[in-house]
Amino acid sequence: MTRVLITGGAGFIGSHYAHHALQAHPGWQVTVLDKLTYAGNPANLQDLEGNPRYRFVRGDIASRQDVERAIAGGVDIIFNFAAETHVDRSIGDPEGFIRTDVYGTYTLLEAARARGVEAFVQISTDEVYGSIARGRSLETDALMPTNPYSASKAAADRLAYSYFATYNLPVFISRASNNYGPNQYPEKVIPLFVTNALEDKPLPLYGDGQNVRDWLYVTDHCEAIDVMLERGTPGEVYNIGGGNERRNLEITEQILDRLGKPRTLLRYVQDRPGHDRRYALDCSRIGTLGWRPRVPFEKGLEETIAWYAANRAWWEPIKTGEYLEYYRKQYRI
Ligand code: NAD
Ligand code: TDX
Repeated sequence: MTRVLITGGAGFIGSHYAHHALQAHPGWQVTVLDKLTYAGNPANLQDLEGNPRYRFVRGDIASRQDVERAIAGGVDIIFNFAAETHVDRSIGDPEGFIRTDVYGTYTLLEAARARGVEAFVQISTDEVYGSIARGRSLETDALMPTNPYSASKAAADRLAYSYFATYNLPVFISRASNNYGPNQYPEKVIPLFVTNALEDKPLPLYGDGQNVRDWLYVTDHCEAIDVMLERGTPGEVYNIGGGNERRNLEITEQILDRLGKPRTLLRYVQDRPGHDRRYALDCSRIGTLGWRPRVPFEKGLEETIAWYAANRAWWEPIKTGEYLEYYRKQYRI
């Protein structure tokens, strides 16, 4: 049995990866370590309860004791998905991002070094490159993060690399583009706009709506992580993009049209400070390992919209309490 630790496994991508890991790797014993912040949701993992190859530990990656508790029985591979992940929240209150994304990654790297793991997978992001007006970011390009979230992720990305260069820890670093799909917390643009449209509430589009993101379906991301780990080279970075560059305005209109809602629900609001104009990745490195995204954007969006329409019981309880306070403060509506 290979003993695998998945941090942040109660969140959006981590929970998809936990399911994928148990299904695709019958020889893996999976422990999820998650603090269950506002973004962590036990419902994302509920169906795994009772699986003898799965266990859940509630704890903080920035706490040595919590990490030790999670890996007390030994660990072979660590996947670090745990992070504070929302750019707007990082602008309002950066401290938690430094603590979890930077210090938490350091704590895990130290545990990995002490144990001598087979692999440490750091889930980084395309945001570390900053905005790119033309062309596509290469893994060798300079990092120019522009907000506290992306800066903390860049710090973690390079800290992980330093453990490879200095201590020979087998580190793999992925930089994925914007993920979307079921179970994404409704603060990120696609689930926010889909659920607002379902509730006939305005869709708050930042600035002129012309910012571009490259959309990656979450299951394609999970498959790419495996390809990187199985066929990649330790110490390398791998860009993982969906090849679906879209302007935010186009996505907003598609969501409204697909749900049969009026375009009048579109509301232009004040722009995000330091809003990166465009992200785009050159993915030829992971392409040479044989990975390609499989889900076309229009199909993935259709499935995502259908999931939110069918799973109100998942998101309606989230859009209450603290969420509403955050929402009013963020959007002043
Ligand atoms: P998410 O916000 O949905 O989930 C994050 C999870 O981490 C939650 O379950 C939360 O409870 C947990 N967590 C937060 N702080 C923790 C701590 N201190 N200790 C333990 N657990 C903690 O995030 P996501 O969108 O699933 O992103 C997962 C990872 O992928 C992050 O590292 C993020 O930077 C990266 N990433 C995300 C995207 C995207 O588009 N969502 C794109 C590229 C990379
Ligand atoms: O209300 C909104 N209105 C709006 O116009 C929100 C929340 C977003 N937007 C715009 C900003 C971005 O151009 O939509 C685009 C996507 O925004 P987010 O969903 O907040 O994602 P982004 O800032 O691009 O970051 C995401 O991708 C990279 C994830 O949140 C990160 O965790 C990941 O690393």
